Amino acid sequence: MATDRFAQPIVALATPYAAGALAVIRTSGAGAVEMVDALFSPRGRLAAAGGYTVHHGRLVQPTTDSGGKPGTGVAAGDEVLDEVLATVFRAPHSYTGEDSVEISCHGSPAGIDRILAALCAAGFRPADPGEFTLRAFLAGKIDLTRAEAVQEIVSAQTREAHAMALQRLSGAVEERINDVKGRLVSLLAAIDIQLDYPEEDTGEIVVPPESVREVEELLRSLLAGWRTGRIYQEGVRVAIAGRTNAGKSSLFNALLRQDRAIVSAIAGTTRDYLEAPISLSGVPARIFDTAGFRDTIEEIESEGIRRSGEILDSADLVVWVVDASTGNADTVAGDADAAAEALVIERLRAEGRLVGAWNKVDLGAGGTPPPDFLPVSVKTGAGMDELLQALARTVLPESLAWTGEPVIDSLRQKELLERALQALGHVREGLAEQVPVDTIALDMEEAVRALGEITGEVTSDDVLDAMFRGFCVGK
Ligand SMILES: Nc1nc2c(ncn2[C@@H]2O[C@H](COP(=O)(O)OP(=O)(O)O)[C@@H](O)[C@H]2O)c(=O)[nH]1
Ligand SMILES: [Mg+2]
Repeated sequence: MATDRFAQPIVALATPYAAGALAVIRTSGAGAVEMVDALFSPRGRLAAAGGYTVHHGRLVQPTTDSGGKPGTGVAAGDEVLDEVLATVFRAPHSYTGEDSVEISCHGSPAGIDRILAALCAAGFRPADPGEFTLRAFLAGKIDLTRAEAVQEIVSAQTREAHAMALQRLSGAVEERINDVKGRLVSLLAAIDIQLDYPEEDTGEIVVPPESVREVEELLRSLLAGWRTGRIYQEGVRVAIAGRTNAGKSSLFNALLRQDRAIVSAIAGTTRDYLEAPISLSGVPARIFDTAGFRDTIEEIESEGIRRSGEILDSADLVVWVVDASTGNADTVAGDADAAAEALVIERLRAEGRLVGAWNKVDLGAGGTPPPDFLPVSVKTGAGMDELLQALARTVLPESLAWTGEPVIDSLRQKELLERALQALGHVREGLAEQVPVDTIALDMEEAVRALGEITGEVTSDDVLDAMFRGFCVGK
């Protein structure tokens, strides 16, 4: 990541490249305001503007010499690109810490293309993915936990996931890390004094093991939140499986509350699989309606069934639907398919991935459902709330539910927390074995270093490259 790249002002579309009421084009860098001003009419307006001011005008591609004098309007022959609002930010009071102009223009891809082309011809470079946020980090406006949260906010799929990412953006994780780091640094300072003035050594323990344990506790609770953060951010895969005609597509539709899958009384209507996003108590879930288990010679359906098997294998949770009026698979004696089904159900149960739906209880011939199967009627809605609760509990056990405490979502942060905890473990062992205090200081320094990497106090180009490559352009 060559630093001179950052000398050049950048431009990017920050909103989707699609027809819409408005689009926002973002620019940043030394000279950005003057460069946009050169394409703005009335000319000179932006260049003279202070920060946090909004200006109405036209973006023009000057084809004649319109003089460049302050106040000059559109000259004859100038090509008007769009009527816009330009918001001026002055360094250091901008997202990136640099001079910056945000252009709100009309949301027309054709118009956006013309404006971007004009800005690039005027000297802007198209921004790399995440480059605005990278510049904000390099300018010291935000730490790395907040930079990561920027992208996490964009990709959050549910209200809860969004709230967690917003909490990280506001610096909740950064504060926790800095708090812990501060405590370790003061312990290190005490060690230094002891090393510098050994004659004043009173034999007192300069690093009380309780303080190390307290710090470990704080880090461990943050680390424990990682699985919660992951589940809310990444979401889960829920497959609906079972025999043909059991009511899988009906359940899929009920979960979606719209008639998307084709429901029919003719066996084998779902030939492939359907996929849709839903929220299970705030956990984003993708549900898959699969083709049923049934002997078939039909080519397309066999392919559908093969793919359904793959979906079943990769699902975090499988809702196994049984038509209660015909009973569970293993009640059908001498049926080879039924034996295979029973094995699959057993495996899913053993893996904790099974929630059974004992469907069509409205028909009245259900009998007692087997363990892990809940009586439901997709048709009447009976038992559906209980089924939904069981799904939510299975994807998110109570121990992982969000309590409002800051949670982390980043694997990078998780690994660094583990590194810090490992070093602190060594510190505690060292204290117990009464190793020389300077050895203890080394482990403590390692913990401080790992925490510093989390916030980005210490970092490398490789880490930054890897992190920002995953960002969208314009962020
Ligand atoms: N009586 C009753 N019929 C249902 C219920 N759920 C689904 N069905 C019917 O069962 C048939 C097969 O449903 P479908 O969802 O296509 O099953 P799939 O093959 O498993 O996807 C359709 O005629 C549905 O209307 C239910 O709870 N009660
Ligand atoms: Mg179906």
